Amino acid sequence: MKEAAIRSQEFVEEKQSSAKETKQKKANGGSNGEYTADSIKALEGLEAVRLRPAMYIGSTGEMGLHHLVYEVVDNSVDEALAGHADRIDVTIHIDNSITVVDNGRGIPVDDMEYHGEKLPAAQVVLTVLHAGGKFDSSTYKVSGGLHGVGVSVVNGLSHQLDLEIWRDGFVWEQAYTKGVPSTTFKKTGTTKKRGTKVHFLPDKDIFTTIEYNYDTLAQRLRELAFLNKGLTITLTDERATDAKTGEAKHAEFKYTGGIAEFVKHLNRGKQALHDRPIYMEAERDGVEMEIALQYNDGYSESVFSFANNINTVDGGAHLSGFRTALTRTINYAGSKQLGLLKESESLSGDDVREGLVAVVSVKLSQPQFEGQTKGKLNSDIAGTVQAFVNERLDLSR
Ligand code: 0RA
Repeated sequence: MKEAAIRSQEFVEEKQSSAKETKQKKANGGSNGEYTADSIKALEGLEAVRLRPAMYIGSTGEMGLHHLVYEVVDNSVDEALAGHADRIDVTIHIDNSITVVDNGRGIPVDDMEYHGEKLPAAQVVLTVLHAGGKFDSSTYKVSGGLHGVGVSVVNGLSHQLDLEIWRDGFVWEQAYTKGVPSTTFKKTGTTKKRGTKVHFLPDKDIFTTIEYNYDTLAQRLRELAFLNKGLTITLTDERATDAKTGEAKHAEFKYTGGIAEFVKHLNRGKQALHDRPIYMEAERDGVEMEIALQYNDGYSESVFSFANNINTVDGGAHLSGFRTALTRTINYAGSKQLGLLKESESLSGDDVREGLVAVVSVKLSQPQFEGQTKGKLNSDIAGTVQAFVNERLDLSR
């Protein structure tokens, strides 16, 4: 109730201030001289975002605030998934602004047609809602997933955003205020680096708080590093000092073992029944599948499933396929192979999941999500996952 009241209050204030801004810009002729049809279209798109931020990032509270970081990082992870980046560095600054740097290809800088006008592609990516679609490639994209609203949404909800691109030997820069360019997109130097830097300060007129929580960011960034083995993700918090080093608080997440290390992490402090997690990985029918599991001596189940790095809290096809295969394999082994179960005896799904810690991660193009919170994978891949797990767990092989 309180949240809703706060939000509707913000909604009204935002609506008023947006109208005021638009009038001012019209009077000024904009920050960059002329307002073209295209810049107006772009502005209208991002005004919709500022008017109803929750529609794009879920909330204007802590969740939404942290989502801004995930949105930018997801774009960097996409570069990693496409094989062009292996490092992402995230920094929380004193003023709660955030910097995300990756060593990917860099956002494209060439001029492109946008509604009959030529604009640098990067400016379109940063100022046009859903511009990402214009650059669609065939690979799995995190940013095509759950929220996947694009970096322009982050721009629209930021008081200030500074973009720097290192591409083809040159440095390119542009700055924005509330999603509106405050400088032209320009070449500012030469470089041997490759990649993208996004520095943004969340707009305090949008969010109920702009104070970032280190542990919240660390948890998701660690998870992303588990889910994308070999990818290095760092988190630096300039607001806090490490007592030992006297430097800013810092963590590096890199897991060559991928989700096998995730499962070990989830089992920390528990008594595992076998030393190493069971790990399997394959690509079949265009679906990349990765599964790790390890039993402990407890009775509870912790199975986490992901599709394109998105935590599918309500499971779905990938989880169903895994569960079916696990139950069948254990029952087959118990009766036919090991003779531990009588003809009439069988273990239920619940039985075989006692003490189970597992991570099921699939990557596929155009994942279908369903349900109220889009937390369930609805793509037709249960059979593919089931056949894969049956085969890899088969004790007779
Ligand atoms: C549009 C197209 C391409 C890459 C990107 C955007 C991109 C966005 C971000 C945001 C943070 N880091 C990023 N890295 C890349 C495709 C690139 C191409 O085809 O050259």
